[in-house]
Amino acid sequence: MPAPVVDSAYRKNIEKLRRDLRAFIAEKNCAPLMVRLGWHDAGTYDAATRTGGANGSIRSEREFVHGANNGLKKAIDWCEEFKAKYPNLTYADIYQLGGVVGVEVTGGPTIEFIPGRKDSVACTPEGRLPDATKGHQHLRDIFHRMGLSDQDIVALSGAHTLGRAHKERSGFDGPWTSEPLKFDNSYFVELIKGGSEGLLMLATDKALMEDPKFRTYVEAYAKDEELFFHDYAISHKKLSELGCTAE
Ligand code: HEM
Ligand code: ASC
Repeated sequence: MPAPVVDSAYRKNIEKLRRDLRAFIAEKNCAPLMVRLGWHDAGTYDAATRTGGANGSIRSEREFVHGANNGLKKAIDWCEEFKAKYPNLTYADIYQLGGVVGVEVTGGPTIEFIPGRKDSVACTPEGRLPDATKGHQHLRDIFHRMGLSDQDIVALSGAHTLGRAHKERSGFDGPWTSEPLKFDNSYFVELIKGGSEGLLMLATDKALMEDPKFRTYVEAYAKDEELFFHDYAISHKKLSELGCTAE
């Protein structure tokens, strides 16, 4: 599909959608699911073959049925309403703006959003998103494949300050922090504490404590929320643009 023409009408609808998303997310308390949707659309990127990325392809059934995407159909369906209201906007932009607004309205940093993502229905092979039962080498394999760095891995993992795992979706259960609708640095504070009663820690979360390089970032973000917000905004922008830079 061709790149959308980002003219003043396009930008105007982006700003309208931004306001609609703020209201919708506040009303539904669905910031975590919207953030996860943007991440799972983008996180299929493979820098070597320039396939996958933030291209709206998660809306196609072949892709949303991948095990890693369990539970996201609900958010994909919500976004159909926005697509119907603003048909000139691409799905890819709608999903990424949903993630950006989800972080913002829960108290997180402002993430720069540049519209103009192309849509695709090309489905990537299953297995490009991380497996929560694995360790630091797997995290590096997956995120470096996207072209993201060790620092991006740790900063972006901080998105688990939001939301929870659901038994019927991933098999895991529970939130990572005691206030799962608040975006703050508590995910890192919990990692340093070594966990609390009732809170979840996946193998991939623990891996951030076990690997010395990852751990340096965890310690810094647990101590300094402003630093986390600053770095998170940069990493999330990169994530939201995977596969979307001009050729
Ligand atoms: C939820 C794994 C990275 C955002 C989840 C769940 C798993 C998971 C298993 C639970 C899904 C469910 O049962 O509902 C992982 C692994 C990662 C990773 C292994 C590797 C580092 C990320 C990143 C982001 C993110 C990079 C965003 C930038 C979220 C959010 C939720 C979530 C917001 C909560 C969804 C909800 O409450 O419905 N993740 N994730 N995750 N993930 Fe991740
Ligand atoms: C989420 C999530 C859901 C919805 C629901 C509100 O973040 O995981 O299932 O929002 O809580 O409709």
